[in-house]
Amino acid sequence: MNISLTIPKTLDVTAIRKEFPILNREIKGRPLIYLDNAATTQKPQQVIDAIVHYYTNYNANIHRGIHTLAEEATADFEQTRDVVKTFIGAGSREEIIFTKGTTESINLVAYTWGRKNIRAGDEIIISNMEHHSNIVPWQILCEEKEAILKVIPINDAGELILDEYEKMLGSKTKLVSIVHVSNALGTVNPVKQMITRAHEAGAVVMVDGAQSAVHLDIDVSDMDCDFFAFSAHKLYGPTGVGVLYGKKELLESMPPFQGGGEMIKEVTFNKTTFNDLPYKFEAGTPNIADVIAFKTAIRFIESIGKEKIREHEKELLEYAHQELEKIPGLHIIGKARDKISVVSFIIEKAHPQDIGILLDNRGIAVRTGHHCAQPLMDRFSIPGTARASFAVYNTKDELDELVNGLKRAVKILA
Ligand code: 7TS
Repeated sequence: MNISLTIPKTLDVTAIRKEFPILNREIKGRPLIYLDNAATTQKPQQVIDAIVHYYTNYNANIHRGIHTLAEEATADFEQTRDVVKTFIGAGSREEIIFTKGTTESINLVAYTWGRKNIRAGDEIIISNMEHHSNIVPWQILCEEKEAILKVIPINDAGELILDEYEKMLGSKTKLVSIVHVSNALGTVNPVKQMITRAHEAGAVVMVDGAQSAVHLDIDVSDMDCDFFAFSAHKLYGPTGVGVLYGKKELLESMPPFQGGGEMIKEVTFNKTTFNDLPYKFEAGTPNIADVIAFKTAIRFIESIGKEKIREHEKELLEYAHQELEKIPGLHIIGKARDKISVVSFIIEKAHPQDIGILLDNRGIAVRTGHHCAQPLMDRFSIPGTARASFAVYNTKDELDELVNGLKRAVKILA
């Protein structure tokens, strides 16, 4: 009998780490341990090279020139749109709008779709775990339109209370804008199920994918969201590039966001006709170099495979929970059953900022504060947390250093 064994290839973290030049840095005489990946990930050499290659060889403004450089730059820029389309399972390339980040993508929807469709008395639903980027644009819109902002509460584990969400949905609900994965808790929300329920109530759904796009398999068609926003810099890509996915018929019905070059077909002083999708929403010269390099970041992720990255990060998350909980006085904030690689915690009698400073003295980068989620901190009656968030290049040894650093911090601060 022939038995063929498929041995699962584990992640070669040592090889992966070699692709990130910044990981050779020393901070205060110690090797950098970068655990602030939910804020932004580090960049592999190939992404850095793609930016240098563009500026060195074919820097030109796109879409407007007939010269060779302009044609090369345009083709490379537009190729990223195709790569993004496939990466998130969009139906067509016209549905991919380049912005400067998640924040701009959400604002684009608030200022265009929102202003056109929201009226006095309409209701917009968000949740208690939103990043300020998915709160403030809707507050501004609600104030302007005399609409009502409703907030889905969360339980002590940091999970949405879905029964409350069900009760909120009704004929007045025009929009549900919900975070896919919480940046401060790591909670993964059941967005597909929530979208189905919102659609049954006749509402449009926007998903803030800033934290999910790098960890989860995203298929916007299967999810059936109407809008999906994310930022390249949280996916090993450059800063200053974001994506707004929108269903074509919705994007077509929306007025433009900004006026200027690129987003027009014809301009006279009497009338301007707007360009087709996606250019209608891309006024002015875009961030050409970084959009070009973004596809290199996506290819980097795909070359390893999201599933393998997830397995690795899950192992780190479980190890971090197990070891951090042994530290006296430390409490983890956010213990959702479905969670990605973010650990937020507080230490009794210690201010998160002091924890951050002591860790930085040991070369360990974590984020401290409210993580742009002040209403969430209020929910837990805390001013902020310290947050360690993991990426493909982190190791258990680094987590051991984190634990050592925290044990020391407890001795000094608590
Ligand atoms: N939404 C979520 C869930 C986020 O985590 C962030 C950034 C944003 C929106 C905004 O993304 P941007 O690229 O437009 O800035 N989150 C964080 C963080 O957790 N620490 O620094 C930035």
